[in-house]
Parts: sequence; structure tokens; C-alpha cells
Amino acid sequence: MGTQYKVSNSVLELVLGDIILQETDAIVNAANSQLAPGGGVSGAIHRGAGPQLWDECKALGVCSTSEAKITKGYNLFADYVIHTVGPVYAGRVSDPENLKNSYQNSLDLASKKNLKSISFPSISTGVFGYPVKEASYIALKAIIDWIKQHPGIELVRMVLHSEEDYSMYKSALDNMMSD
Ligand code: AR6
Repeated sequence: MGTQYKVSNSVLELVLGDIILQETDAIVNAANSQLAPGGGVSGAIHRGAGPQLWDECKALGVCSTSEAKITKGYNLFADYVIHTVGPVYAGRVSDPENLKNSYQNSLDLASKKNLKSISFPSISTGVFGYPVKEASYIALKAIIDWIKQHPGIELVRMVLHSEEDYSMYKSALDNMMSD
């Protein structure tokens, strides 16, 4: 399942799938501050990449909320993994800003490396508890605003792990595109 939208000269795509199978230049990890394997997306990415990923992550030290760090992809299809720590949802006024910055700092890092394509999971909406509907609008707006200011990227893909999340992101994007 998938839908493509044109934003400036780039493509923004929504797909139902598994982040570790994506063949984009980079995939994004919804990480913890230690960049340790953990569960959810992070556990899947570390299992897919192999133990060298954790070795490289250990050397990077602590990653604070919204910060992004890049490593190689090892056994993954993607050449790079961009690790970002989303906010733990607590209904604070800073939560939306922190979530937005996780997306935009990841995109900045991809652009610094001259990468042309990147896949994101739905950051913070699993273990970190961010309500999916709210998070979908923040994520998509962050990506669209960023693309409009950075013509170099060709493809930004959001990879949703359940049909429910996919429909939520799809209706958010349909609403935003019709405004
Ligand atoms: N591909 C795509 N999306 C996935 C996959 C996958 N393979 N697996 C899960 N999701 P989460 P967070 C979805 O909890 O909320 C970790 O333990 C999942 O259904 O991975 O940012 C870290 O180590 C959900 O919609 O990330 C941190 O401690 C979304 O990805 C903490 O959890 C995010 O779920 C980070 O929590």
C-alpha cells in the first residue's frame, strides 16, 4: 500500500511496511538517548544491521531529545542510519517542537551528506506514547516545510507499520494538501 505526493521538486511518499526493508539512502531510527538496540523500530534496525551498528553507536555517546546522529547501515539495504530521539509524550508545550525538530534535524543531516532519499518511521508514537493523529500532522508539516526550503532531496518516505497508522497519516496528508 502506498501513496505519492509531489512537494516542490520532491516526492513525499506514505507506505505501509517495515523500515528495515527500505532501499532509500538512509533510514531513520526512532532511538533512545543511548542509541542502544531497545525494542520497536530501534530493535528491528539493530537486528537488521548486525552488531557493528551497536559498536558504532556506543562510540557516539549520548543523543539528546531531537538531536540526530548518523552511522553506516551495515547489513541493511540503506547505506546510512540516522538516529534521532523523539520526545517522550507528556502533553508539554515543548513536545510538538521537539518532535518537529527530530524530523528536521534528521533531514538536515541527510542533506549535509548529500543523500537523495530517506525513510522515516512514525517517531515517538510507540513506546514514547505520542498520540498518532497529533504526531502525523506535526511530522508531515515538518517534512513539507523542510522540503520547500531544500530542493536537493528527491524522496522522503514515511513508513507506517499498521494499517491504522497508515490511514491516519494518509488522511492528515490529504487534509493538508487540500488546504
Ligand atoms: N518498521 C516501521 N515502523 C515500525 C517498525 C518497523 N519495523 N517497528 C515498529 N514500528 P517505537 P518511539 C512503529 O516504539 O515511540 C525503543 O525501544 C511502531 O508501531 O519504535 O519513538 C527505543 O529504543 C510505532 O508506530 O519508537 C526507544 O527507547 C513507531 O514505529 C523508544 O522505543 C515508533 O515506535 C522510542 O520510542
